[in-house]
Amino acid sequence: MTSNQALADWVREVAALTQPEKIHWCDGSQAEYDALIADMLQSGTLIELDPETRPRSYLHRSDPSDVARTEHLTFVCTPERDDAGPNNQWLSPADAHARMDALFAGAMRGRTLYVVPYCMGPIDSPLARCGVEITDSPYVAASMRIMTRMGAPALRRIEREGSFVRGLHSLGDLHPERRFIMHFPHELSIQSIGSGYGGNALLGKKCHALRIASYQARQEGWLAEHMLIMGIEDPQGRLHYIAAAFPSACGKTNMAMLIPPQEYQGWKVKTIGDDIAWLHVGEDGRLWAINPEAGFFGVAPGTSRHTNANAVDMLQHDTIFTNVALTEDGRPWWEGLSDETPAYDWQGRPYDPANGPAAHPNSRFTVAARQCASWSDAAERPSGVPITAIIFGGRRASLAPLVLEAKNWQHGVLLGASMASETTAAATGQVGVVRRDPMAMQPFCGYHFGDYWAHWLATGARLSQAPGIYQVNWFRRDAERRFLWPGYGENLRVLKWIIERCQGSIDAQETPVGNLPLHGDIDLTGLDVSHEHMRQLTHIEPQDWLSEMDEVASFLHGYGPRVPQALHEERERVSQGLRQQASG
Ligand code: GTP
Ligand code: SPV
Ligand code: MN
Repeated sequence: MTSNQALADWVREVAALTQPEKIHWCDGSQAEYDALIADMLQSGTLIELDPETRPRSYLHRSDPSDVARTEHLTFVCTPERDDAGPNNQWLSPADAHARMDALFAGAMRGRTLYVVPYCMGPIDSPLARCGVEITDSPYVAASMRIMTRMGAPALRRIEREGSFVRGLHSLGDLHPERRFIMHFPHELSIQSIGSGYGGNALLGKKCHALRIASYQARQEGWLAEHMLIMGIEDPQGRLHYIAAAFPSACGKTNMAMLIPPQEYQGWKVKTIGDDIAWLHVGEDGRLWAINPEAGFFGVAPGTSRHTNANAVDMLQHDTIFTNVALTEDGRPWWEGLSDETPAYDWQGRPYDPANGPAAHPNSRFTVAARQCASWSDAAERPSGVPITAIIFGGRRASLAPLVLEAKNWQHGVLLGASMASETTAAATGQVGVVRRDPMAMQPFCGYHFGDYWAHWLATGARLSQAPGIYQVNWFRRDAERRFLWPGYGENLRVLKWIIERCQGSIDAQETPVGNLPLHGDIDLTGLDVSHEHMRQLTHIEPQDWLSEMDEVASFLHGYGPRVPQALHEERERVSQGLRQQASG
């Protein structure tokens, strides 16, 4: 099936261990996709949606215990424990392999083993990387065709290049006690069993393009980040590319395909990516980004014509929905979409509000990126796009202002490293508790955070035209828990300020924690945001920030001697400035 001997041998070994009934090598063709869908309709893995209004679209209901990433079952298995860092769970490679071999033994009996070659990034880009996922889930094989460049061209590239990331996946018995997601970055391999959920099972995504890739990127001098990439064209026709890291379910997809508000005629937004960016230092000293993915695996709840019309439009056909609710006439439904009442909830029960939300809070859509009206040709460019600004954002009801500018790259790395955000339904566990999520990479960095921050600092030193670094927060709330800022399309007003700062065309107010917009520089024309709310959104309270910086200090110290001294010094400078301000 392939001229790559290592790949052929690996498939044979895996088949001997897992005992599948059949082996299918995926070519990525439409006919193959159609056959996968037909099989899943027959087995009940997929339900067909109303073909009149939602052509070629399907609903998948997962096992109710398997609806989100499971960070407590995710491990980075480096030979040295300390290389994985306190940010990861660790097992020795030998222990992890022994445990996984036992779980994979016979796991594919009676099932088809799919060999899924894929390419992360434009197929002819030198920055792209390939992998092969072996899976016994047709849902995973079909989703990989939407989310990556999957099939024959990827296999040809693997045969040309030789090396590829090996991902082994089985649904196993879906029991949470026999669910593990193991990474062996030094072997360029991943093993995942017991879950069919996106981030646990579509191994090209978080496992390869973030955990394994971040480890490779550090060795090779680039960055693999949990970031959207977007282009913003101003009325003068100038194009500005922005990369933004927000934690899971904190607004990347929405920002990547933002629709400018009415007052912003002449502004255009182009989508390059909504979840992952691979960033390289160019020969010109700028930072260049590619999106390794080819599709969106996006959060359904909250998506509506009012908040994200581009998404609603792209979801009208050729989409796989997971764990959404259904209307009586077979259309997908979720909280926030409309004021209709659905007929069935995400588990297929007649809808009863007493059972909780109709759609699972982490219900998702899987759709090809080219279906999005704002999708940009630049996403296919082998060289990527040059980045003007990097944005870090979180979901914080208090403290963090609407927008803040880093004083320089090193201060920007501190802003990223000290990010905190309320947890969301994208991972199992409690929702709404503030936790540190440096660079939105807490669940995804495949090595020690101390080394990672050092790598960020070293990367900045290689950039002669480094992007500006910013922090945003769309999620500040008032005493009644209402959002202070309207968000969504209106966020362009903040992005405009960021672009103007990068161009050097406006001033800002300097504070110890960073630079804030001057009064009136965030345009509020046509918006219903009171003067008092705007003051709260752009105000730094020195006492509160002093406590925050104390927490940041102990957080950084928790990572031990690998944390770069420069980061501690930068934090101390901020604290000192705040102390002066508080006493003056
Ligand atoms: P992952 O796919 O998990 O990495 O998430 P993401 O960062 O792409 O998040 P997404 O854009 O899907 O948004 C998650 C949730 O936040 C959705 O329910 C959105 O409706 C909501 N959201 C996004 N942007 C905003 C905003 O500007 N303001 C408010 N209030 N909510 C937002
Ligand atoms: C996230 O949780 O950040 C996601 C969804 O983008 S998953 O691919 O499942 O990780
Ligand atoms: Mn994500």
